[in-house]
Amino acid sequence: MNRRREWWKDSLVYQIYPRSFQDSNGDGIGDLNGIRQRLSYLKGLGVDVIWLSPVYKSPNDDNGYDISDYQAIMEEFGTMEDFDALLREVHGLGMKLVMDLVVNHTSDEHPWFKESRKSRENPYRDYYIWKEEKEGGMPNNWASRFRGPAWAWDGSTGMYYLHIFSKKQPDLNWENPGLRKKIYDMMAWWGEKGIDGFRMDVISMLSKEPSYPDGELKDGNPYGDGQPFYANGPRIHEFLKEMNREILSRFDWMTVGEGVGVGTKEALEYAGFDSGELNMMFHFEHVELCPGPYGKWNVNPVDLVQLKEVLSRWQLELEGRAWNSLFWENHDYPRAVSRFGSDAPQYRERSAKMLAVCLYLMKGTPYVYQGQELGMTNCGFQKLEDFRDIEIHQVYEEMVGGGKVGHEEMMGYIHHTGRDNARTPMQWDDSAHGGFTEGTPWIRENDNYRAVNAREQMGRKDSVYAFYQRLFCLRKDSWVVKEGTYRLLLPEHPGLFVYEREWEGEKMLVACNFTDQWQELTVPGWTWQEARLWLGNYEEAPKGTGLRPYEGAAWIRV
Ligand code: TEU
Ligand code: CA
Repeated sequence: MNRRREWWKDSLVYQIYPRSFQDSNGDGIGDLNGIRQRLSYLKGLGVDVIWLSPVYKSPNDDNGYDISDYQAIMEEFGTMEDFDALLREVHGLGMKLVMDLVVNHTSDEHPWFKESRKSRENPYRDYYIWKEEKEGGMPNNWASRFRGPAWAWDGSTGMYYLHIFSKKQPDLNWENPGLRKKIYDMMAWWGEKGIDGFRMDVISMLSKEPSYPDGELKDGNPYGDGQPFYANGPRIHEFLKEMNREILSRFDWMTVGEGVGVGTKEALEYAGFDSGELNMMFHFEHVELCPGPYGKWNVNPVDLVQLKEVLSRWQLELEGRAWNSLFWENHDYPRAVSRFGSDAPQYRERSAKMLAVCLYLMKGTPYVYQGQELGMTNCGFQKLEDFRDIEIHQVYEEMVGGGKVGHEEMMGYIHHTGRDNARTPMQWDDSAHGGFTEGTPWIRENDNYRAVNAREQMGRKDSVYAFYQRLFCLRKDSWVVKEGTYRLLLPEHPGLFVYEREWEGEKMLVACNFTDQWQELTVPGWTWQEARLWLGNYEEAPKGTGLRPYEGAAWIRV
């Protein structure tokens, strides 16, 4: 039975980090009405779906990923009426809106937690994870993902509560069916408002190993790695199948889970075509390659052979069984052109386009993060106080404050992988603060906004923006891209990423040069005379014998 093709398979999804997208009232903070001003820009890019990072009421300890009211809008972002207008206008332009569901934890300012911490007998007590002290200390040695311990002592009731993220983000207790029901009711409330689905924050973390065992000490962290015990836990698929039965199956939604600790095997359980759970998962194997002795805090270059192995494995192991999500960037990772390409002025645009050719001609739903379509780069702030991310400040405190590394070394790590690289204001034009705000931005803009901005690029046919428009326009009508099989070629080549797609006799060759040197390219079975250039990132067509610096191109042949 040829079931109707799901709309989210062919959709270009654009992630907005509202705090940094567009300010409309001069307070230096992006807001909903600012997004409304930019909807035609998104429509012009070819966006089908907007994924909106959290806009719910929040004290902003983790920029909205700490929610104090799931059914109210953060005051700095506007009102529920502004949200309703945004949703109406998004739909009016034929686009869809997907919200960010953050239900592994709430803010400690959520009424549920305020109640829960009042007494051990409070009806909301077991909405959260409370444990007695153990041998005079914390219940186990788990580290917070922002460094430091994952347990906080609450003197009023003499117990610890779990917070895998910040101390102001207590983990919810998903073992509690009453809590789960409250979450599903909240999701239904948003469904009735007409949203089109959810990106689900750390959804793989909802079920914890009941024995809460200690984790391995690693990455130079004085606390243990609890991830094997809080990711992909024993009841996670039971919970998500229940969520699907109770709520997801009632709406024509797109659902994509943030898969901390998720590999291809787990992804097939979460998002297999017949899993009865979610539509897609985000994995992080490609953006967390080449860790150092301090985990993600390093300055290691990417090993292309490893990158090719990871992305190819996801293509091959999900083929015919689940649907890939294709992303280079989001609000938690450094800018792709700085990490995987080259942000040197002479190569920035070229390599940004090459990265788009490399990833988005694979099979799966393409995700673009705000500013990626302009080739925005890492921010390189020289002063620690210019950073805003709680994770950056907590890791700096532990590593430098704790005497593990010096200031310069840590600043190098922060420049390389800090989350604020992706959170500087969207660069709209060359006016003050890149046109993001007429006030003082909550975080400094990237100094290169005068050269790298949307207005300059929208008027130029060889800009990154124009290239993204063209790529996604071509992609929409290409079944060899949308449904074709995938085969990696030249797996051991250290500088070229070359793969072949095939669909009903049509073949596409995708070849990308990740270096600033000419690379000979000979591919068995492909002769250039028979092939037609489908897309390329140089003005002149590629010479058939090799690729120029950061060249990305695709040919087809029937
Ligand atoms: O991120 C989950 C997450 O694990 C990554 O943020 C990563 O662990 C972190 O960067 C530490 O290295 C999600 C959201 O995307 C992130 O913005 C939130 O901070 C986090 O969950 C808590 O909600
Ligand atoms: Ca504002």
